[in-house]
Amino acid sequence: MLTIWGRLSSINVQKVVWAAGEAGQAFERIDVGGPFGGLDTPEYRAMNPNRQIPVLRDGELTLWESNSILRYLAARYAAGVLWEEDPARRVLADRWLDWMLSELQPAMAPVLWGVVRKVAPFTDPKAISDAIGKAEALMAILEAQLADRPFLAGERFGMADIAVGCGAHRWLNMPVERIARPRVQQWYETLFARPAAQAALPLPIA
Ligand SMILES: N[C@@H](CCC(=O)N[C@@H](CS)C(=O)NCC(=O)O)C(=O)O
Repeated sequence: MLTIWGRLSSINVQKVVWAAGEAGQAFERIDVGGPFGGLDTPEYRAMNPNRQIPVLRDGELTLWESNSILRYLAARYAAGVLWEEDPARRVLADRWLDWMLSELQPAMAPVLWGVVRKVAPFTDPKAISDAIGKAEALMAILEAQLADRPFLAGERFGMADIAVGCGAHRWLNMPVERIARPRVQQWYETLFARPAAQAALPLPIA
């Protein structure tokens, strides 16, 4: 059985929990991080020197970095389903994992901290509206991508939808005014209907 360390309010933990569910893997999840603490112990630091969540243990393997864990679970337990065997097809999904980590997550984080977690200096109205503007520009890219395909990388649900779907869940459920994006909305609703998504994506956003 897999072990996942990390509180479920973390978007990076959500990716891993969702992927494990889609891959049909049983797991135990241990609440650490945020109000649960537990990241500063020598034992935890030995698992992840970054003292961050998530961490995955699978037998002898201990792994950190959410997207690497997602790729591992897809390749190890869902080859041909979440993990495309053809590199030229796989990279069409893989790039969205990098986009999520390097573009969408940094754009959305200040909105979460300002609007939901209400931590200064993110609560500054100008900072919030600037951050919303940056996130909206990225949502426009998603809306365009979904113009001629049901899922981010094409006809089939895959790991790109898990990674970016966690971002959509956060964005669409934060109490902010958003530009209506019907394709993103419909795609998100399709994703959120999946049992593994519901088990991974708590509401309200915290
Ligand atoms: N690049 C890392 C980032 C991990 C990260 O930033 N984790 C945050 C939660 S999303 C964390 O550990 N925060 C400290 C805490 O929760 O106490 C990954 O994708 O796994």
